[in-house]
Amino acid sequence: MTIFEGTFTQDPSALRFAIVIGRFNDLVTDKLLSGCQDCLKRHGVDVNPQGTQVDYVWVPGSFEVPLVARQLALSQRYDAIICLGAIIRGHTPHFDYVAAEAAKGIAAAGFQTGTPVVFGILTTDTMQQALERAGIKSNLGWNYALNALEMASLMGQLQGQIPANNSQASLPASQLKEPMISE
Ligand code: INI
Repeated sequence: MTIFEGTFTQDPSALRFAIVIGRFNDLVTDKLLSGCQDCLKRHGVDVNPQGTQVDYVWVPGSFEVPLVARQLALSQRYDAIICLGAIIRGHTPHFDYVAAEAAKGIAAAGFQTGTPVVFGILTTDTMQQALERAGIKSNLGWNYALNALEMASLMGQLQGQIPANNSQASLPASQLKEPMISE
């Protein structure tokens, strides 16, 4: 049997990403993007927009993100797509409509195309909560980029492009350190 698990150590120069960013609440989404770029850069990815590894697409708001993410994923040019947005609850039901469509649409973009599409849309009650997650306390943009790196690696393994990250994979089951339970 084989255990598949994404790594962060594969050749970063071989990877291609697209980042889709909602301009709505750009005080927050700008910071998520910075966190995302910082993580990719520190994993060896060239994040320069003039380079060949990362494309950036700005859209009006989170509602438009799935359409563009799906279009990019359909091109099969990317190992993963990262969607960034910030949906902040107001005094009307608008939040719920935008958040539901963004979540459903981003999931559908991944399912329909086979390309990992990372859900990096913050949904918070207040601007303060959003900013805390975009750099004041931690920056979830960093985590979204990590998710993209991991999923790019995992999908590469599942498609047979890169070897499975499994030092025990070739051992007979009886010699595995932790016997696998199959039921
Ligand atoms: N878009 C967001 O990304 N965040 C929000 O908080 C938000 N609110 O609250 O309205 C928002 N609305 C715009 C929406 O995403 C679309 O751009 C707009 O409805 C046009 O289709």
